[in-house]
Amino acid sequence: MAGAGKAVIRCWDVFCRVVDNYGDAAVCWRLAQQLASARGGAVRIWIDNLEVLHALFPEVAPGKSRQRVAGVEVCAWTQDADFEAPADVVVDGFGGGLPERYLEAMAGRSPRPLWITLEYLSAESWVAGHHGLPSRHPRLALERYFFFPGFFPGTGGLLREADLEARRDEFQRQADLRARFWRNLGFAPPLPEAIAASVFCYSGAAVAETLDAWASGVKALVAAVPRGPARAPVEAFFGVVDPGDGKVLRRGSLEVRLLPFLPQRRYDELLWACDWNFVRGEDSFVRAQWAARPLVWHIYPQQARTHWVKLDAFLDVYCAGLESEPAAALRAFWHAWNGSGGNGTVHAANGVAGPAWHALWPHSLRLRKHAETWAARLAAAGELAENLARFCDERL
Ligand code: TRH
Repeated sequence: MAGAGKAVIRCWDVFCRVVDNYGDAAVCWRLAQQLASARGGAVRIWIDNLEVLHALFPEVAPGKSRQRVAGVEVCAWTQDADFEAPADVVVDGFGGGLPERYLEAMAGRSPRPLWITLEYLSAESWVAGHHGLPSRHPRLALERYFFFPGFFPGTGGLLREADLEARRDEFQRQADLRARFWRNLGFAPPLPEAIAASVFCYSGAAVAETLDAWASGVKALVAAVPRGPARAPVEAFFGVVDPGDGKVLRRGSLEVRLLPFLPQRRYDELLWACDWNFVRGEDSFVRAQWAARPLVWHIYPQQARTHWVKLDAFLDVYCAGLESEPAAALRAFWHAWNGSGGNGTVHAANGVAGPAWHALWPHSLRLRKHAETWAARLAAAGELAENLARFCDERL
């Protein structure tokens, strides 16, 4: 609770501008739910694309301007939206910006709301020094704070539901829960001796070469591919055209299962059910770390290849404490998957990913133990919504 005499946070407004893909909505929605469940205040999410939120959380109706879902007031952020009075704390998701008239109302409110910009996740070393810094608005009597998620204490931490580890551990312990998950999708559970991998990426990942390595591998590999950019290279590899969700494609040691785009809760279960998770962007990248399984990250490509700095910054912290051989194999495959021939060049199909996978998968057991240790260590950075609420309690 806030100190005696300090303002108590009664309501939050989270603004989410969907730039592209799912991650902006995914993270802002998770934050809104966490604030509502962890702090009990009134939480509104203002989002400019309800369709994307509906894909992640089907209980959200895409056509409603206002609705209450999972303890959160879901509000369509339209040009003529009635924002009413500004909240005690206003979160600008990923610096997407706030409506001008809402900003004016904030400046006219007493006491002033607290204005937070939720930044993108990065493992780069400069993040901790920038976390929590204020910046004055050039014209209005307003100040905003930059809130950086992160992997270590001294940053904002990562979003994590209170029961996440317990649900994950139960699911990973109980074969019948995993079997039920696969059967609900129309598939038998993969055989125990097979490697199960989930594949979610952007176009441009080294999918074809990796499929080829899986098909020629010594171990059976079941690849679960939700609808998305990975589908095109998968269909090209098998010489088929959109066989549809629920279908199975086989070649050599490889079995590919075509999945629909799953609601976030089911996607979490997919991550928990697999031995390897190929993820992308920010939210699936974090969820795969909470899944405590080896992961491969397709980073959101940026101009001037600045994303490579971010990719290597994460590999540096993730591989700390890992023996040199598995660490080198992981780095080499992550680079190949992200389209680098290892010397920073972008490779098309120059046969890097295949050999890199054959060098990596024998370390699966060691990398699983490492992923379990990493997930436990992440919790030490604290939970993002709790850290944010405490940050605001101290400043309101
Ligand atoms: O969709 P993304 O590429 O979003 C990206 C990133 O957030 C990136 O940081 C941002 O700059 C860019 O958008 C604009 O990847 P991300 O972050 O993993 O979000 C995907 C969400 O979709 C995540 O919550 C997992 C979820 N998901 C499902 O719910 N079901 C599925 O079947 C799949 C494959 C994903």
